[in-house]
Amino acid sequence: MKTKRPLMGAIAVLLLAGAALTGCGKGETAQSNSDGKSKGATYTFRLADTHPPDYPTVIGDKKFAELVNERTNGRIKIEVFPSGQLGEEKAVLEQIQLGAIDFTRTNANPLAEFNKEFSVLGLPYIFESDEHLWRFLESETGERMLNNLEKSRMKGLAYYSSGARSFYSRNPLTSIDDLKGMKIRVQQSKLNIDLVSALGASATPMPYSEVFSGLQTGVIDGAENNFPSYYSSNHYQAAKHILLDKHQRTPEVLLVSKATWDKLSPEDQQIIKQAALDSVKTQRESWEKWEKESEQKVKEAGVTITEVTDFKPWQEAVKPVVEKYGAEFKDILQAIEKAR
Ligand code: GTR
Repeated sequence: MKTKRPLMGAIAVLLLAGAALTGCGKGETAQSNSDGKSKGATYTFRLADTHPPDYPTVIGDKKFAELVNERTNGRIKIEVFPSGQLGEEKAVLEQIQLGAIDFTRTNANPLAEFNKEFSVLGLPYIFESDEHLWRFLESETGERMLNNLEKSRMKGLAYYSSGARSFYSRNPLTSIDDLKGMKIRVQQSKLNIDLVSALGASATPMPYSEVFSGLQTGVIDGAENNFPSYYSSNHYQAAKHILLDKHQRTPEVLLVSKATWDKLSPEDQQIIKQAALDSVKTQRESWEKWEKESEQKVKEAGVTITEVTDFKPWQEAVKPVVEKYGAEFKDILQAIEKAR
């Protein structure tokens, strides 16, 4: 892609510089069955997702739950709670750490508040395309990051697609200059606060579920997200101008509480890990379809869509953010470069 040059400089500088069946709790029974497929305890787990039931991530979650159920002969049930029923992302992650919620699908931006390495995935303009992102996610480093979540009392199982995030607003928004002084909602993530501040806007972190009313009442002028979220959350109805600056390609992560993981037998861990990986195909297919359809639907609803033709001013403006957050993680940046 032609537009990546200025940022590559920043990256180069950074690189150079430097079945336990005991202790059963809620939802579990220490029960063996001997009907062949897989033996061990019976569990009912909960999986939290902020999106509505037909959204691609929830389609992935459900596929995952279905595969686990099938492969354990119904012994392990994972109940999927969509639409933020178990709370907003940050609160869910806190509960995951405590073992009060077993599984969640979260975006890597809020996850970075619990495990700093993940902020690399949200660095602006670090991935030139979804193909580049996926080559990295499927690399050894991508897998290592999932496993390193153990330090944060979680265990990463798989990545899901989330496309590119762009800004949208209640007021006309056709260039980087229009963002100056706007009040923009961001995910609860320090990186995103810095990113939006670097672009001259005022960053307002808030849970996803509050953004629609925030836009309606004018508490915020705008927000940023991918097309499927912009559409499914109805944000497009209140913020009718979208500027396709594609500042981030932050992926989604399917993960399990370490407390839950540690009480599973190695056989059950293996089944769960494999089912998560096998659900990725379904999620990505649903994603492709949704990305196109949601763009089409917001167009039909009369949204003004402006393409960005020159990404240089954007990449220049956010360079300090890349330097600040990337400095600690040169090995990961190197792997990202390798995947380019
Ligand atoms: C979406 C993401 C959600 C949530 C949301 C947000 O793209 O899939 O998990 O993080 O963005 O902006 O809060």
